[in-house]
Amino acid sequence: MRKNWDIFCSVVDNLGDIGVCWRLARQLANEYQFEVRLWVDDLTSFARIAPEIKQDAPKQYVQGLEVCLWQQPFVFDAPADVVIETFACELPKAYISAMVRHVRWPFWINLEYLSAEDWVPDYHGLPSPHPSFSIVKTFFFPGFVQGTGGLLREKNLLAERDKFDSQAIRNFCHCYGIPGRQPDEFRISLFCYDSAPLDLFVNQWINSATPVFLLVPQGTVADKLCVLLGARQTEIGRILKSGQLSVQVIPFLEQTEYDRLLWSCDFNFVRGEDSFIRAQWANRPFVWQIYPQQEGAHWPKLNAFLNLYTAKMTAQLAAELYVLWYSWNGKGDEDASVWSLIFNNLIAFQQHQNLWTRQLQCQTDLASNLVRFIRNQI
Ligand code: TRH
Repeated sequence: MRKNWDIFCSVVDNLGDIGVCWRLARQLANEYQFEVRLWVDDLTSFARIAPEIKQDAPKQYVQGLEVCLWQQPFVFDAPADVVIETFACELPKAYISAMVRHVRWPFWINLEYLSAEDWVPDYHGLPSPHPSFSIVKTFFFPGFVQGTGGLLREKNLLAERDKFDSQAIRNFCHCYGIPGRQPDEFRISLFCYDSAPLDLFVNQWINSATPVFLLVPQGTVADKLCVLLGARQTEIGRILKSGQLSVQVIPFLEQTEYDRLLWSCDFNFVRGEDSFIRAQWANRPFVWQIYPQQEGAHWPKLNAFLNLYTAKMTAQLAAELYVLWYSWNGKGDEDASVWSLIFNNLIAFQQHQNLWTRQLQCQTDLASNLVRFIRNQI
Protein backbone atom coordinates (compact mmCIF):
# COMPACT_ATOMS: atom_id res chain seq x y z
CA MET A 1 0.00 0.00 0.00
CA ARG A 2 1.15 3.54 -0.71
CA LYS A 3 1.72 5.10 2.66
CA ASN A 4 2.94 8.67 2.10
CA TRP A 5 0.34 11.29 1.35
CA ASP A 6 0.80 14.96 0.48
CA ILE A 7 -2.30 17.17 0.78
CA PHE A 8 -2.15 20.65 -0.74
CA CYS A 9 -4.42 23.38 0.59
CA SER A 10 -4.62 26.94 -0.65
CA VAL A 11 -6.79 29.10 1.59
CA VAL A 12 -8.81 31.16 -0.90
CA ASP A 13 -10.98 32.89 1.66
CA ASN A 14 -12.81 31.81 4.81
CA LEU A 15 -12.05 28.58 6.61
CA GLY A 16 -13.77 25.81 4.67
CA ASP A 17 -10.75 24.81 2.57
CA ILE A 18 -8.45 24.35 5.52
CA GLY A 19 -11.33 22.97 7.60
CA VAL A 20 -11.84 20.09 5.16
CA CYS A 21 -8.10 19.48 4.58
CA TRP A 22 -7.29 19.41 8.29
CA ARG A 23 -10.04 16.90 8.97
CA LEU A 24 -9.02 14.65 6.08
CA ALA A 25 -5.32 14.84 6.97
CA ARG A 26 -5.97 13.86 10.59
CA GLN A 27 -8.19 11.00 9.58
CA LEU A 28 -5.63 9.57 7.14
CA ALA A 29 -2.85 9.89 9.72
CA ASN A 30 -4.73 8.69 12.79
CA GLU A 31 -7.13 6.09 11.43
CA TYR A 32 -4.91 4.65 8.68
CA GLN A 33 -1.45 5.39 10.10
CA PHE A 34 -0.34 6.97 6.82
CA GLU A 35 2.51 9.46 6.79
CA VAL A 36 0.71 12.66 5.94
CA ARG A 37 2.15 16.04 5.03
CA LEU A 38 -0.31 18.92 4.85
CA TRP A 39 0.93 21.86 2.77
CA VAL A 40 -0.94 25.07 3.66
CA ASP A 41 -0.33 28.57 2.34
CA ASP A 42 -1.97 30.42 5.26
CA LEU A 43 -1.13 29.35 8.80
CA THR A 44 -2.98 32.30 10.33
CA SER A 45 -6.34 31.07 9.09
CA PHE A 46 -5.36 27.52 10.04
CA ALA A 47 -4.59 28.61 13.63
CA ARG A 48 -8.17 29.90 14.02
CA ILE A 49 -9.58 26.37 13.87
CA ALA A 50 -6.46 24.65 15.32
CA PRO A 51 -4.90 26.94 17.96
CA GLU A 52 -1.87 24.65 18.43
CA ILE A 53 -0.63 25.62 14.96
CA LYS A 54 2.46 27.84 15.21
CA GLN A 55 1.97 30.57 12.68
CA ASP A 56 5.68 31.17 12.08
CA ALA A 57 6.82 27.55 11.73
CA PRO A 58 7.66 26.41 8.18
CA LYS A 59 7.41 22.81 9.37
CA GLN A 60 5.73 21.35 12.47
CA TYR A 61 4.29 18.07 13.73
CA VAL A 62 0.73 18.34 14.99
CA GLN A 63 -1.72 15.58 15.95
CA GLY A 64 0.19 12.82 14.18
CA LEU A 65 1.05 14.59 10.94
CA GLU A 66 3.44 17.09 9.43
CA VAL A 67 2.18 20.56 8.62
CA CYS A 68 4.34 22.49 6.12
CA LEU A 69 4.05 26.08 5.03
CA TRP A 70 3.43 26.18 1.26
CA GLN A 71 5.52 29.16 0.22
CA GLN A 72 7.78 30.42 -2.57
CA PRO A 73 10.32 29.10 -3.36
CA PHE A 74 8.74 25.69 -2.85
CA VAL A 75 11.23 23.41 -1.13
CA PHE A 76 10.55 19.70 -0.77
CA ASP A 77 12.50 16.43 -0.81
CA ALA A 78 10.40 14.06 -2.94
CA PRO A 79 6.77 13.75 -3.94
CA ALA A 80 4.56 11.45 -1.89
CA ASP A 81 2.91 8.20 -3.06
CA VAL A 82 -0.50 9.87 -3.11
CA VAL A 83 -0.93 13.57 -3.87
CA ILE A 84 -4.18 15.36 -3.10
CA GLU A 85 -4.74 18.68 -4.76
CA THR A 86 -7.74 20.18 -3.00
CA PHE A 87 -10.34 22.42 -4.59
CA ALA A 88 -8.33 22.83 -7.80
CA CYS A 89 -5.46 24.65 -6.10
CA GLU A 90 -2.53 24.57 -8.53
CA LEU A 91 0.37 22.38 -7.44
CA PRO A 92 3.84 23.96 -7.62
CA LYS A 93 5.39 23.34 -11.06
CA ALA A 94 8.56 21.93 -9.52
CA TYR A 95 6.47 19.42 -7.62
CA ILE A 96 4.58 18.28 -10.75
CA SER A 97 7.90 17.87 -12.60
CA ALA A 98 9.20 15.76 -9.72
CA MET A 99 6.04 13.63 -9.83
CA VAL A 100 6.58 13.00 -13.55
CA ARG A 101 10.26 12.13 -13.06
CA HIS A 102 9.55 9.82 -10.12
CA VAL A 103 10.27 6.10 -10.76
CA ARG A 104 6.77 5.23 -9.61
CA TRP A 105 4.18 7.84 -10.53
CA PRO A 106 2.22 9.10 -7.52
CA PHE A 107 -1.57 8.87 -7.57
CA TRP A 108 -2.82 12.37 -8.16
CA ILE A 109 -6.28 13.22 -6.85
CA ASN A 110 -8.17 16.45 -7.35
CA LEU A 111 -10.55 16.68 -4.39
CA GLU A 112 -13.44 18.92 -5.41
CA TYR A 113 -16.08 20.97 -3.57
CA LEU A 114 -19.19 19.29 -2.25
CA SER A 115 -22.33 19.49 -4.35
CA ALA A 116 -25.66 17.65 -4.43
CA GLU A 117 -26.15 18.31 -8.14
CA ASP A 118 -27.19 15.41 -10.41
CA TRP A 119 -24.02 15.45 -12.51
CA VAL A 120 -21.70 14.69 -9.57
CA PRO A 121 -21.83 10.85 -9.71
CA ASP A 122 -21.05 11.01 -13.47
CA TYR A 123 -17.93 13.08 -12.94
CA HIS A 124 -16.68 11.45 -9.76
CA GLY A 125 -13.66 9.28 -10.52
CA LEU A 126 -13.07 10.63 -14.03
CA PRO A 127 -9.47 11.04 -15.17
CA SER A 128 -8.13 14.41 -16.21
CA PRO A 129 -5.00 14.13 -18.37
CA HIS A 130 -2.39 16.86 -17.82
CA PRO A 131 -2.06 19.17 -20.88
CA SER A 132 1.74 18.84 -21.06
CA PHE A 133 2.68 15.66 -19.17
CA SER A 134 1.39 12.13 -19.54
CA ILE A 135 0.54 11.87 -15.84
CA VAL A 136 -3.20 11.81 -15.09
CA LYS A 137 -5.13 13.15 -12.13
CA THR A 138 -8.48 11.84 -10.95
CA PHE A 139 -11.47 13.91 -9.92
CA PHE A 140 -12.83 13.00 -6.52
CA PHE A 141 -16.21 14.50 -5.65
CA PRO A 142 -17.70 14.39 -2.17
CA GLY A 143 -21.44 13.83 -2.18
CA PHE A 144 -24.64 12.65 -0.56
CA VAL A 145 -25.52 9.75 -2.85
CA GLN A 146 -24.20 6.46 -4.20
CA GLY A 147 -21.54 6.90 -6.84
CA THR A 148 -19.93 9.95 -5.20
CA GLY A 149 -16.93 10.09 -2.84
CA GLY A 150 -19.20 10.43 0.23
CA LEU A 151 -18.75 12.80 3.16
CA LEU A 152 -15.97 13.23 5.70
CA ARG A 153 -16.90 11.33 8.87
CA GLU A 154 -14.36 10.19 11.45
CA LYS A 155 -14.67 6.59 12.62
CA ASN A 156 -15.75 7.51 16.16
CA LEU A 157 -17.71 10.65 15.39
CA LEU A 158 -21.23 9.32 15.79
CA ALA A 159 -20.37 7.28 18.90
CA GLU A 160 -18.82 10.39 20.47
CA ARG A 161 -21.86 12.43 19.56
CA ASP A 162 -24.15 9.84 21.16
CA LYS A 163 -22.04 9.81 24.34
CA PHE A 164 -22.36 13.59 24.62
CA ASP A 165 -25.18 13.57 27.17
CA SER A 166 -26.73 16.35 29.23
CA GLN A 167 -23.87 16.23 31.78
CA ALA A 168 -21.33 16.57 28.94
CA ILE A 169 -23.31 19.52 27.58
CA ARG A 170 -23.26 21.16 31.02
CA ASN A 171 -19.47 20.63 31.27
CA PHE A 172 -18.95 22.03 27.77
CA CYS A 173 -21.06 25.10 28.55
CA HIS A 174 -19.28 25.61 31.86
CA CYS A 175 -15.90 25.73 30.03
CA TYR A 176 -17.05 28.70 27.95
CA GLY A 177 -19.06 30.49 30.65
CA ILE A 178 -22.35 29.60 28.93
CA PRO A 179 -25.18 29.49 31.49
CA GLY A 180 -27.27 26.37 32.13
CA ARG A 181 -30.45 26.02 30.14
CA GLN A 182 -33.74 27.46 31.28
CA PRO A 183 -36.45 24.77 31.13
CA ASP A 184 -38.33 26.06 28.08
CA GLU A 185 -35.40 27.76 26.38
CA PHE A 186 -34.54 27.09 22.73
CA ARG A 187 -30.81 27.06 22.04
CA ILE A 188 -29.35 28.02 18.67
CA SER A 189 -25.79 28.26 17.34
CA LEU A 190 -25.17 30.83 14.63
CA PHE A 191 -22.39 30.67 12.02
CA CYS A 192 -23.13 32.59 8.83
CA TYR A 193 -21.87 35.19 6.35
CA ASP A 194 -22.30 38.93 6.84
CA SER A 195 -24.93 38.92 4.09
CA ALA A 196 -27.46 36.88 6.13
CA PRO A 197 -30.69 38.78 6.93
CA LEU A 198 -29.90 38.98 10.64
CA ASP A 199 -32.29 41.80 11.51
CA LEU A 200 -35.28 39.94 10.07
CA PHE A 201 -34.56 36.89 12.23
CA VAL A 202 -33.53 38.86 15.33
CA ASN A 203 -36.92 40.61 15.32
CA GLN A 204 -38.70 37.29 15.18
CA TRP A 205 -36.64 35.86 18.02
CA ILE A 206 -37.23 38.95 20.17
CA ASN A 207 -40.96 38.39 19.76
CA SER A 208 -40.84 34.61 19.99
CA ALA A 209 -43.33 32.73 22.19
CA THR A 210 -40.42 30.84 23.78
CA PRO A 211 -37.09 32.20 25.09
CA VAL A 212 -34.35 31.91 22.46
CA PHE A 213 -30.68 31.67 23.49
CA LEU A 214 -28.31 32.39 20.62
CA LEU A 215 -24.63 31.36 20.79
CA VAL A 216 -22.41 33.13 18.29
CA PRO A 217 -18.68 32.51 17.83
CA GLN A 218 -16.61 35.68 17.74
CA GLY A 219 -16.40 37.44 14.36
CA THR A 220 -18.05 40.08 12.21
CA VAL A 221 -21.52 38.54 12.52
CA ALA A 222 -21.22 38.58 16.31
CA ASP A 223 -20.21 42.27 16.10
CA LYS A 224 -23.22 43.02 13.93
CA LEU A 225 -25.55 41.27 16.34
CA CYS A 226 -24.18 43.20 19.29
CA VAL A 227 -24.84 46.46 17.44
CA LEU A 228 -28.37 45.30 16.61
CA LEU A 229 -28.95 44.69 20.32
CA GLY A 230 -27.62 48.11 21.25
CA ALA A 231 -24.17 47.19 22.63
CA ARG A 232 -21.34 49.64 22.01
CA GLN A 233 -18.78 46.88 21.58
CA THR A 234 -18.57 43.12 21.43
CA GLU A 235 -17.68 41.50 24.71
CA ILE A 236 -17.01 37.79 24.74
CA GLY A 237 -19.09 36.05 27.40
CA ARG A 238 -21.50 38.93 28.05
CA ILE A 239 -25.19 38.11 27.56
CA LEU A 240 -27.27 40.68 25.69
CA LYS A 241 -31.03 40.53 26.05
CA SER A 242 -33.98 41.91 24.16
CA GLY A 243 -37.50 40.55 24.62
CA GLN A 244 -37.35 36.78 24.42
CA LEU A 245 -33.88 36.80 22.85
CA SER A 246 -30.57 36.35 24.70
CA VAL A 247 -27.32 36.49 22.74
CA GLN A 248 -23.92 35.37 23.96
CA VAL A 249 -20.75 35.81 21.95
CA ILE A 250 -18.33 32.96 22.61
CA PRO A 251 -14.71 32.51 21.48
CA PHE A 252 -14.11 31.08 18.00
CA LEU A 253 -13.74 27.41 18.87
CA GLU A 254 -11.15 24.79 18.06
CA GLN A 255 -12.61 22.57 15.32
CA THR A 256 -13.62 19.54 17.44
CA GLU A 257 -15.05 21.87 20.07
CA TYR A 258 -17.23 23.39 17.36
CA ASP A 259 -18.81 19.94 16.89
CA ARG A 260 -19.66 19.95 20.59
CA LEU A 261 -21.32 23.33 20.22
CA LEU A 262 -23.50 21.90 17.44
CA TRP A 263 -24.36 18.89 19.62
CA SER A 264 -25.27 21.21 22.53
CA CYS A 265 -27.87 23.20 20.61
CA ASP A 266 -31.44 22.51 19.49
CA PHE A 267 -30.92 24.13 16.12
CA ASN A 268 -27.85 25.20 14.15
CA PHE A 269 -27.22 27.84 11.52
CA VAL A 270 -24.24 26.77 9.40
CA ARG A 271 -22.55 27.86 6.19
CA GLY A 272 -20.07 26.93 3.45
CA GLU A 273 -19.12 23.28 3.30
CA ASP A 274 -17.55 21.84 6.43
CA SER A 275 -19.90 23.25 9.10
CA PHE A 276 -22.79 22.30 6.78
CA ILE A 277 -21.67 18.65 6.88
CA ARG A 278 -21.03 18.74 10.63
CA ALA A 279 -24.56 20.05 11.25
CA GLN A 280 -25.89 16.97 9.50
CA TRP A 281 -23.79 14.65 11.63
CA ALA A 282 -24.96 16.60 14.71
CA ASN A 283 -28.44 15.33 13.86
CA ARG A 284 -30.25 18.54 14.76
CA PRO A 285 -32.50 20.59 12.50
CA PHE A 286 -30.41 23.24 10.74
CA VAL A 287 -30.35 26.00 8.16
CA TRP A 288 -27.56 26.27 5.62
CA GLN A 289 -26.27 29.53 4.22
CA ILE A 290 -24.53 28.55 1.02
CA TYR A 291 -21.29 30.32 -0.01
CA PRO A 292 -22.60 33.08 -2.30
CA GLN A 293 -21.14 33.03 -5.81
CA GLN A 294 -21.21 35.59 -8.60
CA GLU A 295 -24.34 35.76 -10.77
CA GLY A 296 -26.24 33.49 -8.41
CA ALA A 297 -24.26 30.40 -9.39
CA HIS A 298 -24.92 29.03 -5.91
CA TRP A 299 -28.72 28.79 -6.32
CA PRO A 300 -28.77 25.58 -8.43
CA LYS A 301 -26.50 24.04 -5.76
CA LEU A 302 -28.78 25.10 -2.94
CA ASN A 303 -31.83 23.79 -4.83
CA ALA A 304 -30.10 20.48 -5.59
CA PHE A 305 -29.46 19.91 -1.91
CA LEU A 306 -32.96 21.01 -0.90
CA ASN A 307 -34.52 18.64 -3.44
CA LEU A 308 -32.56 15.75 -2.05
CA TYR A 309 -33.00 16.68 1.58
CA THR A 310 -36.77 17.21 1.37
CA ALA A 311 -37.50 14.23 -0.92
CA LYS A 312 -39.04 12.21 1.92
CA MET A 313 -40.76 15.12 3.70
CA THR A 314 -44.46 15.86 3.44
CA ALA A 315 -45.15 18.55 0.83
CA GLN A 316 -46.28 20.97 3.56
CA LEU A 317 -43.13 20.54 5.67
CA ALA A 318 -40.88 20.77 2.62
CA ALA A 319 -42.59 24.00 1.53
CA GLU A 320 -41.97 25.53 4.96
CA LEU A 321 -38.34 24.49 4.94
CA TYR A 322 -37.86 26.04 1.50
CA VAL A 323 -39.34 29.33 2.75
CA LEU A 324 -36.94 29.42 5.71
CA TRP A 325 -33.83 28.44 3.75
CA TYR A 326 -34.62 30.80 0.87
CA SER A 327 -35.20 33.60 3.31
CA TRP A 328 -31.92 32.99 5.16
CA ASN A 329 -30.11 32.92 1.81
CA GLY A 330 -31.54 36.30 0.84
CA LYS A 331 -34.63 35.47 -1.22
CA GLY A 332 -37.31 36.04 1.36
CA ASP A 333 -40.33 38.12 1.99
CA GLU A 334 -39.26 40.87 4.42
CA ASP A 335 -42.50 40.61 6.37
CA ALA A 336 -42.79 36.84 6.54
CA SER A 337 -42.71 35.25 9.96
CA VAL A 338 -40.48 32.44 8.74
CA TRP A 339 -39.10 31.41 12.07
CA SER A 340 -42.50 30.41 13.47
CA LEU A 341 -42.99 28.11 10.47
CA ILE A 342 -40.06 26.07 11.68
CA PHE A 343 -40.63 26.51 15.36
CA ASN A 344 -44.21 25.18 15.15
CA ASN A 345 -42.99 22.03 13.39
CA LEU A 346 -39.87 21.25 15.32
CA ILE A 347 -40.78 17.68 16.17
CA ALA A 348 -41.46 16.87 12.52
CA PHE A 349 -38.19 18.52 11.47
CA GLN A 350 -36.23 16.58 14.08
CA GLN A 351 -37.87 13.31 12.97
CA HIS A 352 -36.94 14.07 9.40
CA GLN A 353 -33.39 14.91 10.43
CA ASN A 354 -33.10 11.52 12.20
CA LEU A 355 -34.10 9.80 8.98
CA TRP A 356 -31.72 11.87 6.86
CA THR A 357 -28.74 11.36 9.17
CA ARG A 358 -29.42 7.60 9.26
CA GLN A 359 -29.53 7.55 5.46
CA LEU A 360 -26.19 9.38 5.25
CA GLN A 361 -24.63 7.03 7.80
CA CYS A 362 -25.17 4.13 5.40
CA GLN A 363 -22.67 5.68 2.97
CA THR A 364 -18.97 4.93 3.22
CA ASP A 365 -17.10 8.02 4.43
CA LEU A 366 -14.85 10.07 2.15
CA ALA A 367 -11.48 9.04 3.62
CA SER A 368 -12.37 5.33 3.39
CA ASN A 369 -13.52 5.82 -0.20
CA LEU A 370 -10.25 7.54 -1.06
CA VAL A 371 -8.16 4.79 0.50
CA ARG A 372 -10.22 2.12 -1.26
CA PHE A 373 -9.87 3.96 -4.56
CA ILE A 374 -6.07 4.03 -4.25
CA ARG A 375 -5.92 0.36 -3.20
CA ASN A 376 -8.01 -0.61 -6.22
CA GLN A 377 -5.54 1.08 -8.56
CA ILE A 378 -2.65 -1.07 -7.45
O1 TRH B 1 -15.57 29.31 6.28
P1 TRH B 1 -16.56 28.83 5.32
O2 TRH B 1 -17.47 29.85 4.80
O3 TRH B 1 -15.85 28.12 4.13
C1 TRH B 1 -16.21 28.30 2.79
C2 TRH B 1 -16.72 27.05 2.15
O4 TRH B 1 -15.90 25.95 2.37
C3 TRH B 1 -16.92 27.29 0.68
O5 TRH B 1 -17.36 26.12 0.04
C4 TRH B 1 -15.61 27.74 0.08
O6 TRH B 1 -15.76 27.98 -1.24
C5 TRH B 1 -15.18 28.97 0.81
O7 TRH B 1 -15.04 28.71 2.18
C6 TRH B 1 -13.85 29.46 0.29
O8 TRH B 1 -17.47 27.70 6.02
P2 TRH B 1 -17.14 26.18 6.37
O9 TRH B 1 -16.93 25.38 5.15
O10 TRH B 1 -18.20 25.75 7.27
O11 TRH B 1 -15.77 26.23 7.17
C7 TRH B 1 -15.68 26.75 8.47
C8 TRH B 1 -14.70 25.92 9.28
O12 TRH B 1 -14.48 26.57 10.54
C9 TRH B 1 -15.22 24.52 9.61
O13 TRH B 1 -14.14 23.58 9.53
C10 TRH B 1 -15.69 24.63 11.04
C11 TRH B 1 -14.70 25.62 11.58
N1 TRH B 1 -15.13 26.35 12.79
C12 TRH B 1 -14.37 26.19 13.93
O14 TRH B 1 -13.39 25.42 13.95
N2 TRH B 1 -14.72 26.88 15.04
C13 TRH B 1 -15.80 27.72 15.08
O15 TRH B 1 -16.08 28.34 16.13
C14 TRH B 1 -16.58 27.85 13.89
C15 TRH B 1 -17.79 28.76 13.90
C16 TRH B 1 -16.21 27.17 12.77
